[in-house]
Amino acid sequence: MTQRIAIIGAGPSGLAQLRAFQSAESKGDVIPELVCFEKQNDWGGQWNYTWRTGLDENGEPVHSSMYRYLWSNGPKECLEFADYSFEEHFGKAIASYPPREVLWDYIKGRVEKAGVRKYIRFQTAVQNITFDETSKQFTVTVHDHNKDVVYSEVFDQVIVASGHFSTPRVPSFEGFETFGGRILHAHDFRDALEFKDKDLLIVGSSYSAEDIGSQCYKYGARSITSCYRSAPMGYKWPENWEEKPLLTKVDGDTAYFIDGTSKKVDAIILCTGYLHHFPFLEESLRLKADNRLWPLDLYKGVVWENNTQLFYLGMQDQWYTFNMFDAQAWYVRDIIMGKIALPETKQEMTDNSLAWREKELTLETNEEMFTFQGDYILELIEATDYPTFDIKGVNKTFLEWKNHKKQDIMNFRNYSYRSLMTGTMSPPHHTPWIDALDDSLESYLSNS
Ligand code: FAD
Ligand code: NA7
Repeated sequence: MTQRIAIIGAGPSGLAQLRAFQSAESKGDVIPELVCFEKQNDWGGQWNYTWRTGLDENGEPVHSSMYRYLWSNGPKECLEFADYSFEEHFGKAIASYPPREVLWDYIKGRVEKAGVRKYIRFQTAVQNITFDETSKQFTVTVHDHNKDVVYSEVFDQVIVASGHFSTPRVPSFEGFETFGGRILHAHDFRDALEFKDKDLLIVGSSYSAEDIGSQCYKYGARSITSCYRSAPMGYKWPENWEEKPLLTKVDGDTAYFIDGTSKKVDAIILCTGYLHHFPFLEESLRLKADNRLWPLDLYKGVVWENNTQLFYLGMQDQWYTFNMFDAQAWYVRDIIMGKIALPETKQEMTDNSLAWREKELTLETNEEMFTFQGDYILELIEATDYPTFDIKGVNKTFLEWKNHKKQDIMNFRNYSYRSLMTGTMSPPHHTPWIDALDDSLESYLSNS
């Protein structure tokens, strides 16, 4: 019987998995049968923009949380694929903070070249996955929305690559029921122009708060008030942006904060993060995790310790993204193909994970955190034939990026960095980010 692998999701992680297997096949290996289920009608995961919010055309929850005018929030040099450079894709060096469409194009370029689209069943949402202890196989039940048919198939291994920035964490605050303006979660934010000339309140102090606030500033919000639960973002904000401690309640159109201050606001965006949510997995298979660098129960960050026929990709909080998913996918491929042996007992795997977790708990600075993730990636790529790359150089780039943000949060995207894959220095972008209102691929790649 042919070994059958189910991959859930054709975002960057699922695509990394398909590319990993295709790479082995191109070197002469016989690979298992691959089926990738993707509920959207195209690949790219979060990077496949949709105007929709709520439910999609098939009644499935809309996956992507990305919005118009989104530009990479870190230098592209930190996420570059080691086997497919930006220069190879675009035929020239490009600037360091591409908008979403440019990154989507790059992601697609590698998998088009690899010819792996044939493995993907689009518009097919995974509904249920169970494991049979007797046959040692999974039954995967899906809804094929092309034909409106629900069917099940049996697989030997399952790789969950469904992402974890899609199901919003939505707290409520006193007075929300009667607030006069719009309240939404970052997952449903699409267009900053909606908030032009408005007084905006943002709850949260992480990436979404920073970037959605910056976008709304750029596209003409009258004022931005952001509030934090644990710690302020602490950047030097423009004059009309104020950071406050946490919201306590709203009354009419006035928001009250725990320091006793208040502010009249027109709209509230909850940038309060996402849930790891796997409604399609039976209880014994379901990862339970927060957005952190070392979720437990995953040996090497990918193998489900309770059932080593199940794998998860990309479930960590992400400094590194695309090349981390690659490192994980190559590693999972080699376990499945018998090139990497797992420890003999679950205890050994758990002990290994716990050692990483203990280290994670000691991390305090940003530098310690991305170095931790870089060390993890290096450990994975040293075990496979994924092209090794200059992780120390990437860490250095992360540090420069953080420093640029500290200097001027509205200016950091105007810097350029050197590719750690090709050694080429990126050119500056033709227009400062704050003035670049057109985020199209054509505009970004043009010379003026
Ligand atoms: P996703 O990209 O989430 O892909 C998961 C795929 O699984 C989707 O295609 C989805 O449709 C599919 N799926 C889910 N459930 C099912 C199901 N039941 N059945 C079938 N298919 C299913 N990263 C960066 O490197 N730089 C950035 O600038 C950046 N900005 C971001 C901005 C936002 C607003 C968000 C939310 C994330 C951002 N990220 C950024 C992180 C981003 O999550 C990763 O870059 C990347 O998309 C993660 O890839 P993934 O494949 O693991 O998950
Ligand atoms: P994150 O990075 O998980 O951050 C979530 C933020 O929401 C963080 O500041 C939390 O504060 C805050 N939070 C969560 N719950 C609450 C409540 N109940 N009240 C107030 N504040 C709360 O999610 P993001 O959406 O910013 O980023 C996710 C990805 O999207 C990221 O990787 C980017 O690439 C884009 P805390 O610090 O925990 O007190």
